[in-house]
Amino acid sequence: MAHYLVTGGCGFIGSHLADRLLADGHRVTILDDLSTGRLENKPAAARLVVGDVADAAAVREAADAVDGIFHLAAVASVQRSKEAWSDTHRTNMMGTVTVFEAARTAGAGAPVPVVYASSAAVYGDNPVTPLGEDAETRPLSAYGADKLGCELHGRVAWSIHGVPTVGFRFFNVYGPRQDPRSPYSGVISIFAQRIARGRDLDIHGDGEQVRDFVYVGDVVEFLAAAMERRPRGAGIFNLCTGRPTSIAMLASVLEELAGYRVGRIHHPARPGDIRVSIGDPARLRAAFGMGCRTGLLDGLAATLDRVPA
Ligand code: NAD
Ligand code: UD2
Repeated sequence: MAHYLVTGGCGFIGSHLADRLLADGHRVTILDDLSTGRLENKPAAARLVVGDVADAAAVREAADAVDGIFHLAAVASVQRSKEAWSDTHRTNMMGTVTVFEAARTAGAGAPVPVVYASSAAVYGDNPVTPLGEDAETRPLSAYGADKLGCELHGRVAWSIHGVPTVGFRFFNVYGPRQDPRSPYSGVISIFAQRIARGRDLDIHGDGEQVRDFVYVGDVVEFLAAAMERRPRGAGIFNLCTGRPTSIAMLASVLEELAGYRVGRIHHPARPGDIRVSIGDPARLRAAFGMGCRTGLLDGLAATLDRVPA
């Protein structure tokens, strides 16, 4: 059994990953500054180091003698990257370089692999559908630019320092524990909470914009599988289903699952909102021999079931 560091392990995706690694019998250390993560997300059996992912000493200590690093810590908000450009850059880009640097010597002086979160935000407003990994990257935000920078440093980590890296461009991830509290939270977390409370849904634009929604359980499968393969090189994969779902459809399916309807409040489209964001999962399927397994109905039902009161 292995010992892994999960940065951001008290957050939405990182805590599901930590649960899964522990269930597989591994040891888990979490590094998290608890800025958006929550203590109640931490699995009891995981060791927690409260610290900043851009603090080299904290990362070195947390990564000491691990067999691999899952790097999920980030300020995962495009809006925040507009308001606090250099602060979010420090976490999102410097934090990643700090993790790659610690990985050079984390395994008793030898390099260990890093599996890390990139984002579909690297594609920005590229209108190609579906988006394959070779499509032009043209990020529209500091968040997307930093995620692209992480990928470039991921190549350097391997080619100059011998640290194997695997970056996943997550599309729209959803599932239990996703925080619905900000207006910029994932639409599914907001809709699920509103419907559970019998409240109306805000629809920005005509509701016909589409996204590629990926269930968090599937994300965790690929993260774990990438590490289990003892990666070499510097890989980049879309983590997506290839299936489009409109926001209007999403609202109807959630109502169907809940067994009642709520109202709609219509708003103008958000400035810069992307109309279509669908990934091509061909490279992912070819490399891992599997695609995302959770259908939208099952994923939404699991999410609705676990909306906190
Ligand atoms: P989240 O906010 O729930 O988790 C991020 C975690 O990182 C939190 O626990 C937070 O406390 C921690 N963190 C933030 N800054 C830190 C710092 N300076 N030092 C240490 N810890 C810090 O978000 P999430 O949705 O679970 O996102 C996980 C990863 O996936 C992020 O890298 C995010 O950019 C990426 N991602 C998420 C989505 C999505 O749809 N949720 C889409 C694309 C990419
Ligand atoms: C996602 C990411 C964002 C960035 C971007 C890159 C999340 C939460 N956001 O933004 O960080 O990576 O992709 O392209 O993962 N909507 C409503 N009503 C609501 C909330 C949202 O109509 O109450 C609409 C919203 O206008 C958008 C769609 O739903 O058209 C999806 O919104 P989102 O914020 O969940 O995600 P997205 O794709 O805009």
